[in-house]
Amino acid sequence: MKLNRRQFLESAGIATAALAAWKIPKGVLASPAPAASKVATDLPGSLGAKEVPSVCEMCFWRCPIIGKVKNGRIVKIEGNPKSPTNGHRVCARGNSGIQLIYDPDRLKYPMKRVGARGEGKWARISWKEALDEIAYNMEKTRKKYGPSSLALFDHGASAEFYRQIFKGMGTENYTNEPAFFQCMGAVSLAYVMTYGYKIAERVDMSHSKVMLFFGTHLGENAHLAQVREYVTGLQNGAKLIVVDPRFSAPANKADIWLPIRPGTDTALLLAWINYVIQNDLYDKEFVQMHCKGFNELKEGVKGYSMEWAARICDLKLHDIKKAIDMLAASRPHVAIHSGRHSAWYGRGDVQRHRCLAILTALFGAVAVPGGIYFPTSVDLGESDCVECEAPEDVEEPETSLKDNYPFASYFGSPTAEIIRATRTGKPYPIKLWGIAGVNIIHTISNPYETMDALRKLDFVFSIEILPTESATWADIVLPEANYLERYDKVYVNHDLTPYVTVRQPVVKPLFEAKSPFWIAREMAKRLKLDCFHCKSEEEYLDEELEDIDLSLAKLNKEGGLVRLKGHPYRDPNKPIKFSTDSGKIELFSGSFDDEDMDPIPKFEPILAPPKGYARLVYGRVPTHTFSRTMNNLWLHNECPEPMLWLNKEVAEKMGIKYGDRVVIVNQDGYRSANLVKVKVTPGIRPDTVYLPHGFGSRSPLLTKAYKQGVSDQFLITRYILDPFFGGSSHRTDFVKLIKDGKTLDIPELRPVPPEIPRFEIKKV
Ligand SMILES: Nc1nc2c(c(=O)[nH]1)N[C@H]1C(S)=C(S)[C@@H](COP(=O)(O)OP(=O)(O)OC[C@H]3O[C@@H](n4cnc5c(=O)[nH]c(N)nc54)[C@H](O)[C@@H]3O)O[C@H]1N2
Ligand SMILES: Nc1nc2c(c(=O)[nH]1)N[C@H]1C(S)=C(S)[C@@H](COP(=O)(O)OP(=O)(O)OC[C@H]3O[C@@H](n4cnc5c(=O)[nH]c(N)nc54)[C@H](O)[C@@H]3O)O[C@H]1N2
Ligand code: SF4
Ligand SMILES: [Mo]
Repeated sequence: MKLNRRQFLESAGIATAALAAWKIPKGVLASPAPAASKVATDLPGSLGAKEVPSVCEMCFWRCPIIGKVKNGRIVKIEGNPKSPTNGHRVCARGNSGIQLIYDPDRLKYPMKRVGARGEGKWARISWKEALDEIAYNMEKTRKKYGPSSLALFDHGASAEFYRQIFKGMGTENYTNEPAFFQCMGAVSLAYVMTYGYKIAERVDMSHSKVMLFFGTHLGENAHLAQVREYVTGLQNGAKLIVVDPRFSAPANKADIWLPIRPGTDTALLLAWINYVIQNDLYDKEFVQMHCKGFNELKEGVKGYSMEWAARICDLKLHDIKKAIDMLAASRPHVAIHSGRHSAWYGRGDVQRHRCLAILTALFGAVAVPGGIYFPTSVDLGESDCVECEAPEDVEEPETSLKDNYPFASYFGSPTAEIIRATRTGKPYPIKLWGIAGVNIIHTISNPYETMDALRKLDFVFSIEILPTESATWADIVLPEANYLERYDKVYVNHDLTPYVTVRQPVVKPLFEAKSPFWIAREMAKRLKLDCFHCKSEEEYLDEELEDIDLSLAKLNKEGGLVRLKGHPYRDPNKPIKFSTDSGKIELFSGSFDDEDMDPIPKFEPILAPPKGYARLVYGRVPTHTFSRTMNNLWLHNECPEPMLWLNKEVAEKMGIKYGDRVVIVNQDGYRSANLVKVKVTPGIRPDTVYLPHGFGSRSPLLTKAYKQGVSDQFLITRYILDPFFGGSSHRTDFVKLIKDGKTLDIPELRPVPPEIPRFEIKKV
């Protein structure tokens, strides 16, 4: 059966489908867990604490953990030794979950706004009043403006429950996590279209001979299992190539560091693809057996020479040749990292990741040790307990917010379009927002537009754990039990050794915080939605676990985690059927062609900085997760503020010294609210400055985070939307620095080739 694009995308996304032959059959659990290790109770130092297995949510990597409890309080968090990925380890943030649960600033009771939106003045109310008011406003808004006037910004594990409520109300204006539009959308789409699977980041680094990173700053990006796999790869002697305008943590360990001109990665990748084809460096047998569209690819990339790429990317020809020869010599055992955060430039993000996917296929680095691998499918039981169906009689709006983006249906309604519709009333009015698990002001490009939209709404509610600035804009705030106090869904991890685990309460919720299941069920009741039938979270989880012969009790008997049998590697003698339209790896994308999008990637230049400006880019510090950890005592003490990276030669010419404090101003005149310390370093290109993300909270209710450091987001006012699915760009803004009241131009030390147009500053 040929699926239409929408059905295809949905099936690929929802099922994280695996090759049929590799499916774990219903009812069969693979390997018994390794000898039930005595979960830590008798280890020295545990002091006889009670131990509860659960899952971390200090970031989205969700490492299995053990919470140690004494006298009803968590005294320590460790990794679950049963976990094949992190074992007994957690990262600094995972360890600091204790400071989240006992943060004196945490939200304690439902509250109602009494000051202006954004001011953070609230009065305590009862759960009944809070939920009644939310339900009343949802009903009223739907009746007056139609279901599409309701929108939900949702992210994180608990938001999945609230998404059901909005779906049940008949709106399509929720997202499959807004982070797809700010984070993984482009890479997910590129790999689904090429391979048929959502395999972003499934790269077998620990068994690779050469690793290749574009951006991907592992070590600063502290997703634990990946960092471990990458370090194991290095320990096993793998070589490393890092393409990054900055001397990032992995660049530090690289055999070859390519300090590329930001925004030109696709030029380098296309030239490499052409070079590999022209010099017969690809895996002919694999390409013949598994790929579709080789001839079109060969034809499409033939104009991209290495000399051209060296000039466009501002790299040395010798270095880029050496890098690609190094990769080719070790194929197929090369780990070409897909990347995770891909919302960089808006235009071209999908094609950059398509190039990574294509290069991987040319090297046959697919389902072999060291290459990319596919998720092992696990048939969880179908619990309809929390599924709310969209009403059948709902009138679809004539114009959808997804209309301009042929591949948006996979991700939900683009956040930028929800914001635009709220501000303008076009194509239809949006009058009510729910915000759950996402700090929209810090997460979505141009916070000034987000705040303008917030002002225009009839009603806003927020489900939060902390009084962040996005929460301060809400009319009603609901305190959710945090991850150590609640159940969420069953987690199936599809890594090399897959496993099943579950988040469960390590301690009881403090104050009046309630679990997301409880909150969503109360909403469903009030809105008369036909869902959330099961009596308890335990019942729901048991339904999900039933089909793989598990239950919550059985899982806990196994230490909270059961390993499954993975099938990461292919049998070289057997053809693979991929979940694409053609059943092959699509070097030429039929689905893109159908939508008049380039079926073979092309290079489209990203506007270069205007004279006197540098491009603003950002990344992670290992001890924080976005804005969410900024108020965490231990993590705040570890890293209270970020530093702005500035090239040494540039700094000398500007008269800026290491440690000087400056204000940052962008091309539209927006200034950083605080001064930021400058890190003067040769480890960044002269045309680029770098600021770690997540700092500079403007919520006075966060006593440790308030006004600490500078926020990159408040300097991101120009953005470009991805034409495939509506993702937002975050690296298309330019800045100057202000020192001692004087605005200083950034001298241009690397000339821009004429093929790359510049951003033009329009004087208003
Ligand atoms: N400690 C910590 N770890 C985290 C997170 C966190 O909040 N804290 N968040 C997690 C999440 S959700 C994500 S998505 C990931 C994000 O982490 P990654 O997926 O690794 O993010 P990237 O944007 O790929 O990498 C940032 C790097 O890109 C470089 N860069 C900037 N512009 C360009 C360019 O044009 N070309 C190239 N080649 N490089 C460029 C920057 O200099 C920086 O070193 O981190 C994850 N890990
Ligand atoms: N400028 C810029 N923008 C970015 C990025 C960047 O690096 N720079 N990174 C992008 C990326 S990769 C991503 S993934 C996104 C991340 O975007 P977000 O997920 O919005 O990131 P956070 O700032 O961590 O905000 C999470 C919010 O959820 C709340 N929260 C935490 N735990 C819970 C919980 O259990 N329940 C509820 N209800 N709320 C909870 C936190 O208090 C916080 O307010 O941001 C994207 N936007
Ligand atoms: S990487 Fe750290 S913060 Fe993220 S889930 Fe694992 S332990 Fe928690
Ligand atoms: Mo992300």
